[in-house]
Amino acid sequence: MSKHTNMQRDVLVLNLEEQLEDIAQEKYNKTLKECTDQETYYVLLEMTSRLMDVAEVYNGEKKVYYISMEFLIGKLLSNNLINLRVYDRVKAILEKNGKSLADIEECEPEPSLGNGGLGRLAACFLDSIATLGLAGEGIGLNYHFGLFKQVFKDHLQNAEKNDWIEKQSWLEKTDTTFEVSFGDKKVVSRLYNMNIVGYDTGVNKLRLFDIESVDESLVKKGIDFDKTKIDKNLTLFLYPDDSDEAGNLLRIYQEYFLVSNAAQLILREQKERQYDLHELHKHAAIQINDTHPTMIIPELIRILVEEKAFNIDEAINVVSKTCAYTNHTILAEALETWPLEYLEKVVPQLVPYIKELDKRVRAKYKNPKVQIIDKEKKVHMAFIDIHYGYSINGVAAIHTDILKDSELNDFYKIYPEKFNNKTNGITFRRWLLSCNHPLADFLSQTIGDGFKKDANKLEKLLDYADDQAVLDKLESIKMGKKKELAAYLKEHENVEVDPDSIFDIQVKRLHEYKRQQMNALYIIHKYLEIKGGKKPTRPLTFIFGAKAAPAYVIAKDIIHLLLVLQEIINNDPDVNKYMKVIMVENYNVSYAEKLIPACDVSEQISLASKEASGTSNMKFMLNGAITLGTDDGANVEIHELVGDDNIYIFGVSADEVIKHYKKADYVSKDYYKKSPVIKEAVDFIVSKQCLKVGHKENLERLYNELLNKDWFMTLIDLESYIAKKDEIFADYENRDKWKKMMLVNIAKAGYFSSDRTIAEYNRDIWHLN
Ligand code: CBF
Repeated sequence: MSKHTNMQRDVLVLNLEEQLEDIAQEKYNKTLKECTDQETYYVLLEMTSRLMDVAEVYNGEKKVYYISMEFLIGKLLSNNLINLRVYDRVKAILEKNGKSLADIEECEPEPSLGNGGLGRLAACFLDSIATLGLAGEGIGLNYHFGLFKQVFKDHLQNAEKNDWIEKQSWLEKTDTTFEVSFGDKKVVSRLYNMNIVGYDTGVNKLRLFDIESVDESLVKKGIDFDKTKIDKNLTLFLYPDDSDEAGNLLRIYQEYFLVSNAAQLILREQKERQYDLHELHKHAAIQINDTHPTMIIPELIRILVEEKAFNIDEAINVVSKTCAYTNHTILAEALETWPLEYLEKVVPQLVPYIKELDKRVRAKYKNPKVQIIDKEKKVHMAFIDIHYGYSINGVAAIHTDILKDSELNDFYKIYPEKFNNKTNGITFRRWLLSCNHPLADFLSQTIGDGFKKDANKLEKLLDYADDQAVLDKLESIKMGKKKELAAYLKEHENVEVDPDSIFDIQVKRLHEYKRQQMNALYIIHKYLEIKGGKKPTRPLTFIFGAKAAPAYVIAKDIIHLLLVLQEIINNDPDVNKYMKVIMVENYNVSYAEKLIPACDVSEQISLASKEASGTSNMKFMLNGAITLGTDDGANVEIHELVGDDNIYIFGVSADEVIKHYKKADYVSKDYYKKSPVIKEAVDFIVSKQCLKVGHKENLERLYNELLNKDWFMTLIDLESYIAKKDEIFADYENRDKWKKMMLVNIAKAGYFSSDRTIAEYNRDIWHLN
């Protein structure tokens, strides 16, 4: 940090209280004490922004540009205060003025700029890039209504617009505008910046592009709007419905808008710093987050050739040395393929370059499976990344192995040196320091502060594995968080839960491969057991949080089933003393921050091979929950770290699953017919009891799907899931064993800090100073 900014910061920090009073006067002509919570939030926003404005801005010789369709950043106030190291002081000043920081945090709207793990990962990465003092920027879009807001009506998910942008916010409007040309129209973009402050370090930027001509009034009801009015709708929603051609075209418009702006921004910076574009790779690393930003490759090549007098070989060469690609899933939906004809409509200027890239591949490799443009004239975006990027990484060890050995094996044979693994991580600033103050404070008292900068230091906690006082304290912190959550659920979901019950939580996007439906079948099984007179030793609370993509019919049916079960079970006087089900509405980062610290059992039950990594598994572990999971994604690494005694693993292995897919020999009905337990649970979905509460159409469709398709093999694992879940619930009663498991999980979570992940990206891929 320069002397100048250092001093400015010190002055601000020293006079924090005066500053806050001054801002309150300037803005509202009130003392801080007189301000409402909402006004106090805006006062803090201003104060924090001033502190960030005087923090060091990283500007190394080489910068990483992390381009992503999503940045699920969550609320920023607390996190920024923590990273600026003023959280405790601000909290104390507020308390002196009769205010609670927790109440004020509730006034902040959560930015709606992401969907799931991939977007949340991008946010953690920005935090870690800044914390490690690396020059790096995120580049994304500023969606006005973001991902939809989920509202439950009649036991169904309804989607509404998420109107999150306020006049005063963390977004800073800049003077930067670019022109973006599509085949049939031009739009003008506007850049907004958000400061990303590292923990006790400097500031980087998240660059969010918008269009000036956006028209919010286009959205009349729910999330429907005219998909053809590109100049008005381009930045309204993240992942607008793509079940028709107009929706597909809109996604391509959005993706090109993102990369065109990114390319212009990057090249402008190179020019400002007088770098030679032939050495672009020495000054820029471009990380392509999933395939959405893939067009950055042909776009940069096009600009270099058409505007910077490069010949095509030179352009391809330098761009290929600059761009790296991260794969986040083996599901087909993330390996986008666009019909060439769509690209011709939206971005005809790129098509000759994509054809040229394809031609070069064809000249070298005869294998049809590695061609960019296939026989049906579809463009495989990931293949552009692999052929013309310098690094391809998976996001957990098992995922990268699956990419190498099966999904992308044809490419691995060509480019073994490009493939590498970067196991995901999470920022401990948000997922421990900010969301679980009692635990963070207790850890500091017990093992010192070191873990805040070096997460591996958490291992010191292992020294206390037999210290009864430490174990009891961990238990009482958990109980405190469960009580807080119970109060919140009462207020927001109108459900009463017993903090003494076991909190079993599954929160993540709704997808068949994540198998929320398997959890629902367990709940049915337990319900019927209790009805039959077999009571659990301790009450059980099953909590879900998940949004289903609006066009994903079966996912919405699963939500319907969960809401129907919630209604039946919570209102059944024979049962509701022993179990409760809660599907929280509009699950988001803020909700996760309340749920995760209160969890006992972390559900990570994807079909082995399908969850690339998962990151909630890491957040739960860090907060002392015990994983009940399959050997999938990062669960495998958690398993290795904590050992067999501190995790509950069940189900078929990834290898077996892959074999079943190859042979196409999985028949769900066979499992249904063979097992009375499975049959009873599945049949309950269409029982009179469910049909009385729910909708025939949704429940029957789900029932038929499970019996006749079950593409993600719910029934193959159901019996072993039931057995393992009963075992983990029984072990909960052995409190000494449980507390020790909590301790070991917390102590071993250090590996999953995103600081470690980013250090590895930098060491192996970006090579920044
Ligand atoms: O790598 C981050 C996460 O990305 C996903 O959410 C994705 O959107 N593809 C995966 O499903 C997660 O497994 C992964 O942790």
